[in-house]
Formats: sequence, C-alpha cells, structure tokens
Amino acid sequence: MIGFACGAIGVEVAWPVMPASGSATRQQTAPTCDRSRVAGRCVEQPRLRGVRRMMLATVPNRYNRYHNVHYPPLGLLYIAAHLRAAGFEVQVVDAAAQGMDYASLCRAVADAAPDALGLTCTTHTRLELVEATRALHERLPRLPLVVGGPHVTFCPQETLERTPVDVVVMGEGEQKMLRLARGEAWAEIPGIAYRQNGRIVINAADGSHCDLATIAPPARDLVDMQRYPGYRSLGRRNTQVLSNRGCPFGCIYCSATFFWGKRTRSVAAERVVDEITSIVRDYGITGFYFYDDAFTTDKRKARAVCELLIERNLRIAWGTSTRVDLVDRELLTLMARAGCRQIDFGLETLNPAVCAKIGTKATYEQTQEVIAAARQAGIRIITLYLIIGLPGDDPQSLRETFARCLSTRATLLSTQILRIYPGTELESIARRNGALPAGFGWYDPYDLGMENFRTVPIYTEQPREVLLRQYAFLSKYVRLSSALRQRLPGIGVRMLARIEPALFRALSARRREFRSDSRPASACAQPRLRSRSDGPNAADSPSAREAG
Ligand code: B12
Ligand code: SF4
Repeated sequence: MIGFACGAIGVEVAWPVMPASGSATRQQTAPTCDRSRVAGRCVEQPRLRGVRRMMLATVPNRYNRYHNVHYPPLGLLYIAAHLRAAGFEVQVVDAAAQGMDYASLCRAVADAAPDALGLTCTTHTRLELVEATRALHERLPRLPLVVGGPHVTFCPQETLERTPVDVVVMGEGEQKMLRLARGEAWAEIPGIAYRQNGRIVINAADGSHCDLATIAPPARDLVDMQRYPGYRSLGRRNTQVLSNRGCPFGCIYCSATFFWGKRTRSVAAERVVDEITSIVRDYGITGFYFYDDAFTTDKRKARAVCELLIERNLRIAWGTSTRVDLVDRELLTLMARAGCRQIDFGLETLNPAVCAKIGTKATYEQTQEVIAAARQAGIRIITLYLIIGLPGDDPQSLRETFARCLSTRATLLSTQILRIYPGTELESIARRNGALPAGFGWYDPYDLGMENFRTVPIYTEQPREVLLRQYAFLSKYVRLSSALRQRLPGIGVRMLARIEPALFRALSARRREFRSDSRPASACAQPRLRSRSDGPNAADSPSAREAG
C-alpha cells in the first residue's frame, strides 16, 4: 500500500456550513467545498460538512472501445450500500454504461444536487476522469469531488495535481467514504489524500480492512440491472458476484496484492449464496460470474459456496477465474456440480524462467491435467489467458507457449499485450529500464493509437513493431482456433488438440516476428507514446489493431 505520509500542517480549508434545502437551488445552498478559498483561511481541519445526499458515478467513456459496461459498477454499489446502511441518501449514475458525455453527466449531477460526488476510476478511464472532473468543476465549482479506485490509489499526488478532485481515497472505499460523509476531519482518516492550503497531504493507510463478514451486499437496486447483460459465453444473462478480496501472489504486472492486501479475506459462504439467491429472486438472473481475483485462493470457502449452491438447488450457471495451481480434480468436480460452466485460467506463459520472473507457477503438465479434469467434470468453457511481451520472454518461447496451449483441450485462448499499471512491480521495472519514457506521468494525454486499451502503456523488451506483429498474428490465430473449439464436440476438440500444435508451429515458423534475431540484444525499446493530437492510429501498424 502507499507507504508515505505527509502530516497535516498549519493552515486549513474552511467549508461554509449551509442548511440543506430543496432540489432545484440546492447546489447553491448545499454544503460545499470551495477550492477558491483554500489560500489563507485558517479555521479548522478540512472535512466535508452536512453531507446527507451522496451521488456516486462512473466517468463517461471516451477513449476505450472495450469498457466496463457489461456489469454494474460493483465498487460503487458496495460503497452505496454501506452509506445507505448508515442513513445517507445515495444515488448511483453509471455514466459509462448509460453512454453519457461530460455535459450530460454535469446535467445529471446538477439536477440531483448531491452534497458530494464520488467518482470511480481505473487506469483505462483516467483521462476521462481528468476531463469529467474539469467539466464538473467548471459547472459546479462548489461541489466536493471524491475519487477512488485501482488507478488513483497508486498515484494520489498526480491525481490531485492534475484534476480538481478534493479527496483521493486509496484502497478499499467503504469505510473511508463513510468517514468522509460523516464529516470526520480529513487529517484523521487513514488512506486518503487531499489538498490543504496549496499543499498535498497523503495520509498513510493504517492496514485496516473492511470486515467482509458484516459488509452489506452491493446496492444493485440503485442501478437499472436490465442495462447489464453480462458476457455471452455463459449462454444466459449473467451478473457478477464477489466472494473474496486480497491476493497473496503479487504477480509483477498486477496491483491486487498491494490494493487489497496479501491475505485473502472471504465473504462467508452463506452470505455469498444468500446474495445469489436474492439476485435470482429479485431480477430473475440465473447466470453468475465470480469476479474475485481468484475464486479458489481460499479453497475451503470455494468448497463451502459450492456445497451451499448444491443444497439450495438454484439452477444457476456460473463462471469464474483462477489459476491452474489453485484447483484440483475434487474441487473442479464439486464446482461443476454446483453449476460452474466456465472457468478462466490466468496462465500468462508456460516458460518456467518467465514464470519465475513474473510470479506465476503453472507448468505444462499441470495445465493439461487441470483442463482434462475440468472437462471430465463437465465444465464446458475453459479459457487460457496468455500475455505477450512478458519480461524475459522471447519469440521462441512465446511460440512454444502457444503451441503447448493449443495441445490442451482448452475451449478458448485469449491473448493480450502486457500493459503497465500503476502500483505494480512492472511499473518500477519499466521506469528503470526505459520501457516507460523518462518523466512519464499517468495523466499525460497518451494515445498508443490502438483500437483497444489505447491509453494504457505497453511493456516490451522487443521492438514495438515486432511485438505488435506477434500480437496481430497470435490474436487472429487464437480467435479462429477458439471459434472452432467452441463449436466442436469434446472428441473434436481432442482431435484438434493433437494436430493444431504442428500446424501452428509450421505457420508461425515462417513469420519474421518469431525469428530469434527479431529480439535486440539490448533491453527495452521505448513505446512511442504520443499525444492524442497526433491523430488516430498514426503509430500503429495497420495489421496490429488490438481486438480485445
Ligand atoms: C470485474 C472486473 C472487470 C470486468 C468489469 C465489470 C465491472 N463493471 O466492474 C471486466 C471483465 C469488463 C474487466 C475488464 C478489464 N479489467 Co478488470 N477487473 C474486474 C475485477 C476482477 C473486479 C472489479 C470489482 O468489481 N471489484 C470489486 C470492487 C469492490 O472493487 P473496486 O471496484 O475496486 O472498488 C473498491 C475500491 O477501488 C474503492 N473505490 C472504487 N471506486 C471508488 C469511488 C469512490 C468515490 C471511493 C471513495 C472509493 C472507490 O472502493 C471500492 C470498495 O472497496 C477487478 C479486480 C478486483 N478484484 O477489483 C479487475 C480490475 C479492475 N481490472 C483490471 C484490468 C486491467 C482489466 C482489463 C484490462 C483486463 C483485460 N486485460 O482485459 C479490462 C479493462 C477494461 C476497461 N477498459 O476498463 C485491473 C485495473 C487496473 C487499473 N489500474 O486500472 C483490475 C483492478 C485487476 C487488477 N488487479 O489488475 N474487469
Ligand atoms: S494476477 Fe491474479 S494471482 Fe496474480 S497478483 Fe493479480 S490477482 Fe493475484
């Protein structure tokens, strides 16, 4: 977690305390935070005052073709439930899913006239956060703006420097947002950052976490659940559920371990299944996706959830993601009996040296065994996620990973280029070895010119063009292969798994992006990050559009 703190000092911000009143003129009279008053006012600790009505929102989507619109914004809905249980009035606006632009978000906020607005942001939507908060601040200069999520958690200082946001909440948000809404002095709340008298104050986190045994389930009634179809692969309408937080593994490209903590904290199985039961009852949704970082990290809880699902016989189908080293035959069989129809494995690579570098453990034999066991248990969709551009990987080992995965009976293969996210070990590596340009700022208006994930920098130890060509070939190949595997019966997939590796090796051997001399002896080529004003897709090779 963020390891540094600046003590609150000296001069503080004053908030005018005004009576709450009716909706139309509420914006003028509601308790607000007036940034123009920051300089020279020495009254008391900065805090929000008189908050009764909170609005929580996602930011409009502008730069991502692929964005989070299939599922409701669970983080905001957890916070909403927590605030509501404490007596606050809460409204949630999913601006991304509703296709709003900045002007319509501003209008919606102005009409609702909340006492404070909380926004959520990932690295993918950080540039939208800048634009949205500027628009909001211009239209509603006295509205306190709070922001949280996996991006700002790891760059609170930059966020406060580059946006008109008042408070950045780092890490888990329920408790901190409640303390903010209750008007506690900001200096007293660990794990937040704010501006004070022209300086930025970052309160260190205190290591405490939400008690998942008592936490209220997400307030799904605050969004229009009809708006979210879920993903198609499950074959029925589905929504996401979380059964744990925290990950002990600390893979170098992921911030989960720093964000949630090393210890996996599980929601009690009874509560998880109660939540599912009420979703079936209230919304008629019978498809679920456990979007835990890894559903089976806590095998005991995973088993308990499955046993309860079997006992209640809810006739649901569900999917989840995990790692091959976190399941076994017995667990897979139980999962299938409990309705598991899809399992996605974050495999990333099968090269043991690369595994050791990035913090994963999967072996080829284990992967084959687990996939065979999942198939036998009756799990229909088995996905292997692979990453291109991992540190220490080279064209030969990349080809070999794909060839070996194609020799398994996986249904789907999915591949992505390695991205750099704040708060990860990869970010430090990339800053050190030049994969991120010197002085890289998370809010600089970068655009990689790709169709997908275009504003998030990529990591590569090869010339970027080579990496993009590898991606173009591999993603096209695995799309075709996956389409076929999905349509074939089990026996067909088994036969395909026998012939495909040789076919793939032959096809890829001819391509120059897989020749070993395509990797320079020296370390990293800098990604050519450029400004959006350079025009769309200018730096992209025509064949290398990311498809998602
Ligand atoms: C479900 C999910 C998805 C779903 C999205 C569904 C949805 N609408 O949420 C799908 C499959 C679409 C998806 C896609 C991707 N995802 Co995703 N995803 C997740 C996942 C597993 C769960 C999200 C969630 O619901 N979390 C649970 C809630 C409780 O957490 P939360 O949203 O973070 O909110 C808490 C805090 O952040 C904070 N908070 C958040 N907002 C706010 C706002 C305020 C005001 C306050 C006070 C606090 C606060 O408080 C909340 C409650 O404690 C997370 C990992 C994780 N465990 O969180 C990754 C995660 C969000 N995804 C990630 C990534 C990288 C991706 C992909 C790139 C994956 C890929 N390679 O395809 C794409 C990118 C999509 C895009 N363009 O944005 C990263 C984002 C990293 C980053 N820095 O932005 C995460 C964090 C995984 C990781 N550890 O690296 N994802
Ligand atoms: S990639 Fe998965 S296993 Fe690795 S640290 Fe992130 S959540 Fe944990």
